[in-house]
Parts: sequence; structure tokens; C-alpha cells
Amino acid sequence: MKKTTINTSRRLFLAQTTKATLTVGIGSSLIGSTLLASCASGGGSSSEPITTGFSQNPLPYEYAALEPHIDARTMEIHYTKHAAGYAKNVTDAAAEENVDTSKPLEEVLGNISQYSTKMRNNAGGHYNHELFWSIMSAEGGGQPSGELAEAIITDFGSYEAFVEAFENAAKTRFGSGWAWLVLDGDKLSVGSTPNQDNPLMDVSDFKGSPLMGIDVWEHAYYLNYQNERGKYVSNWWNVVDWNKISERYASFKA
Ligand code: MN3
Repeated sequence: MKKTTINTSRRLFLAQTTKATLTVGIGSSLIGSTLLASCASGGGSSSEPITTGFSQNPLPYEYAALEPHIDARTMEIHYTKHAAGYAKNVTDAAAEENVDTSKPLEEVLGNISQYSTKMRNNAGGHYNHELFWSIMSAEGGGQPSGELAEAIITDFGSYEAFVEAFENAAKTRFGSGWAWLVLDGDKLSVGSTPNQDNPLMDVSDFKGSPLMGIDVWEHAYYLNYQNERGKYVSNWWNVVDWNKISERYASFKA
């Protein structure tokens, strides 16, 4: 309970006095390193900073694991063709643009305006898909708990209001893109980005540290849902791994 009190005080303090200054002062290009620094300081319940590499991680479950909500054929094509393509192309772009691939991909994303369109599309595509696979599970579903659940209620009013806002962001993103739940400063918010952009990019209108994201490109759902994006989005909650999302929240929280 003590911790909740401190967080609330800090939230109010930021909101009332320094939020604007912080937002301007930190600047989007430093989000990645700010996250690393905050994690390295060992604040809160965070353990290891969550970062992303340039190569494709093995899918942590079988292609059929998320059925019936996401079908095996969609998962196989999505992982082995679409996502594998982004992973290959971001590695190629890194070689062409002298990027040190031993460093986190997040550092590139935070300064993406300094790189090529090829880097923007593929660094974003690779990051977004690595996140997407990691926050889904055959044992997913249910609702968040602990500090994340408290933060959702504080910032959205209720879990149900959060779900409505997130689904609305996913359904109203015109064309291809992603909908997100992010931590922006110490506040949660939902929004969406076009194409393979994401909220870590300095060029993005919607910014923050991604806690969860849903792929609303047609390749993510068309075999099973055809044109019914809304149905795919509604069913997606059944495979959302709240434990993983809570880990990300703890990692990003200052
Ligand atoms: Mn995709």
C-alpha cells in the first residue's frame, strides 16, 4: 500500500508541475536510452531491461497453439514469411547503414528519422512482430492483475473502458497498422500507428513504451476472419498473456 501512495503522489506531482517540462526535456529520441537507464537503476519491481535484438527469436509455441482464435496456417505464414522477411531486411539495412547489431534495436527506433525508409519499415516490422509473438500464449486470456491492473483502472477508469478504447484504436486504424497500449511517462495510453511504425519511433505521432500491440494488417487475420477485423480483435483477448505484459510494465516503469 505504501508503494501505491508514493506512485499516486508522484503521478500528481508530475501532472501538476513538471509533466510538460519533462515531455519536452526528455525528447522522443532518447526514449530508448531513458528506458535502459531507468531499468539499470533497479527501480520498482523491474529486473532485467527488456530489449530487442535484430534476429528473429524462435516462436515460443506451436503454430496451432492459439487456435481457434488464430489459426495455424495464419501463424505459420505470418511467422515464416512476413516476420522472417522483416528480420532479414532489418539485418541487411543495419549492414548497409553501419548499425551495431549488438546494441538494442530500440536505439535505432528512437532515432529512426536518421535512417532509411527500408530501416524504418523493417526495424519497425521486426520489433512489432517480436513483441506480438511474445505477448500471446495458449494459456492467455483473463484480465491483468497487480500493479498493471491498478494502473489500468487509474488511467482508463475500468478494465472494460480500457478494452473498449483499445478495440476502438484497433478497429479504426485505416489500412494496415498496429494498435497499442503504451506507458508514456507514468501514464498508460492507447493509440495506433500506420504500416510498421511504432510508438518508440521519433517520427511517430503516438509515443510511449509498448506494453502490448495487436497486428491489424490483413495478413494477421484474413484467412480465418476475412474482412471481419472487429471479430479478430475481440477474439484476440483470449490469447493475450497478461503475465508477459505485466513483466514489460515492471521493466519500463521508472
Ligand atoms: Mn504482421
